[in-house]
Amino acid sequence: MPEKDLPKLSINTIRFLAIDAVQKANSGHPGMPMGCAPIAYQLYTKYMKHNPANPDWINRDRFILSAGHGSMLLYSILHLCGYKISLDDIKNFRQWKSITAGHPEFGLAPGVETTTGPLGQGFANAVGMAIAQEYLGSLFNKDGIRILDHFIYGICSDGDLMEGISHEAASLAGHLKLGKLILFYDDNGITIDGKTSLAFSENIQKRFEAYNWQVLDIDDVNDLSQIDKAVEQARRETNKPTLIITKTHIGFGSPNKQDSAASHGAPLGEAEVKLTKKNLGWPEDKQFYIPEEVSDHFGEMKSAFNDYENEWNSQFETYKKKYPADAEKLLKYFSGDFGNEWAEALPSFANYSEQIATRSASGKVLNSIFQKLPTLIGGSADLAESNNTLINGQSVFSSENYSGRNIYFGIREHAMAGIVNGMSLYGGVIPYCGTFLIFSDYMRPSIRLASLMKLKTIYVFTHDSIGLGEDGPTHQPIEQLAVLRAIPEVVVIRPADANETVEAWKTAITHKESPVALALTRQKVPVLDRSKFASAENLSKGAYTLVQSEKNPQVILMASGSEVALGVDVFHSLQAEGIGARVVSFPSWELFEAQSDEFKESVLPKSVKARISIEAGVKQGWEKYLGDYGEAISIEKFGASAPYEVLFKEYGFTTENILAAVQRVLSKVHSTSKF
Ligand SMILES: Cc1ncc(C[n+]2csc(CCOP(=O)(O)OP(=O)(O)O)c2C)c(N)n1
Repeated sequence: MPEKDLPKLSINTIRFLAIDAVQKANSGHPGMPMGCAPIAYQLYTKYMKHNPANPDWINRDRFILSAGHGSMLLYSILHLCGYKISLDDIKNFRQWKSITAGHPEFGLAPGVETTTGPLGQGFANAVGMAIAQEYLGSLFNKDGIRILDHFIYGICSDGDLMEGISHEAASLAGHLKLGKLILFYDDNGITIDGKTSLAFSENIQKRFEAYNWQVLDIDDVNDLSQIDKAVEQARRETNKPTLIITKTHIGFGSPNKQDSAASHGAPLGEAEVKLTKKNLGWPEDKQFYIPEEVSDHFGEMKSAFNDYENEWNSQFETYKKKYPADAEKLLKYFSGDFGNEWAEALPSFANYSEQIATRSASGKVLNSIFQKLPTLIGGSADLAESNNTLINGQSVFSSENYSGRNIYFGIREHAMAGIVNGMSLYGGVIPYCGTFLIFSDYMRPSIRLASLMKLKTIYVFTHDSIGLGEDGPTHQPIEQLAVLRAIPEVVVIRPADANETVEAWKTAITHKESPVALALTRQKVPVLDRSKFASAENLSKGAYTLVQSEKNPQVILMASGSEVALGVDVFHSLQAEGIGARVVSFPSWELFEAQSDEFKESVLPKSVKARISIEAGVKQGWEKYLGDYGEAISIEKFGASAPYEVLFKEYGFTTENILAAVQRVLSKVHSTSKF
């Protein structure tokens, strides 16, 4: 085989690995990899500085496959480059316990930078990575040594560009002039339902130009010189992200399925596979065939891949000598070690006659610790003042100042959540973002992915109940706590007062391997008197006995957030009536569930069957703590527009109403226990 054909041979190898894997799995998406194989080949072999022997090298170029359904494209090129994805892994595509999952999953196969599949998410992740790079670059790059200096490449599809999240993310990326971002748009004119013209007709070039992107085009993806020209031009543009609109053919090479939705999401079929092999000059009866020349070709790249990192390593040695403190910090940040000086800076709230909204307490915490925690960076979706996410005296992250730590995400909640995922994936930072709890609905797909990827992201959700008052039912979260709690592994924390809010942040910062969502009040709540009540430090256990009568408790009042103080009022009334009671502050189900059975029993003894939950939201899920006899003080309908004091009264969050519920529950328990 003459050397000049090696690229073509390699590209066809990528195509047929994808075709064979999908055929063997009897499921998957062959069309996209068949169309985009030249992009992957050219990027991974010619442009990207990466090292398959060390997929975590911090200055590697990133590649994001936003069109995650084309996962076999990624697995094929990663395998050929020498990442630890074996041919057997490829043969096990989509099988139980295989690292080659249906869609690329971060943490499963090496070289997969993010989990993609839900369209548009990868696009936002790439923007987040570019933001993280610029921020960390502003801290660590020096004149003459740019220690973080790489590109973020990716491929997005029609579906990615139709989804709203990409509009939001692209708009912010252009605004922030993220010049390191280079995305190919797989313009194949086909989606699942057929031609894109059924539903998609805007001018993508004009759209992205309007976002302040450089837009380039390639009219034949198989002409590698066009890819070269576009990538080189993209890399030269340092002031704008680049979109390369690339004409491709879905199912390229398949005589009967090219350019048709039939090649999108189903195996080509044995007969068509053979026809395609014949058409592209491939041995018809070989499966998972990698020509020796191709293996050798990629084998020869190994030393170049190593050299990329070695060059950086020697540059880093120089950096270390010149800037030892920075070098140490850089490595620490990327290893997730951010010291514990910040913990000493945490405030505490000792004025127990004060009333403080937990959102305000949260703002105070953020402002107290940020100096000692330079990895903490984030902002809000246009509610910075309301969410108390602003760091006073800190500059704004902008195209003129990438060292700013206040990020203005604009009113783009979905992209904001996808972007913080990208920042977290990039490493070296702890990203946080904020909005009203009600709008967590706009972020849910990205929060879910953050959890699936075990990312460290922090959500500051304020205005966490009908307690926000006059804005009314459109803004009053009712089911949102339940929605967030339903996402596996997301830790939801609804602190009762200012001191629990301090503890909630402590948990958020130290918690590893899953996102933390803080639910905070708009309205003021009492600072609970910790000289009388248990310490707020107990928050880390998820639920704890805040106060209890001397008499053995006949009833347990479980409450979260702003309703804890109400629970305490009820407790006092019960005391006056001689009824033994316990108040359990219950800020986090997930933290509580992680405790030992003994601890759980000590907080919620099985013998105490009379239980009341008090939370201004749906009761869904409280049943497991209420048991057979308990009653929930909850909200099972939408809120309303009125001052919050009126709303709490009208919705039954009053001492009288709860006392009546206690009586009902107690008599139920007593009448049953007689038998
Ligand atoms: C948010 C979301 N909605 C729907 C889907 C299901 N889905 C997978 S691929 C796809 C569209 C495919 O069209 P395109 O993005 O152009 O990819 P191509 O067919 O070119 O590979 C859809 C709707 C998804 N993965 N994510």
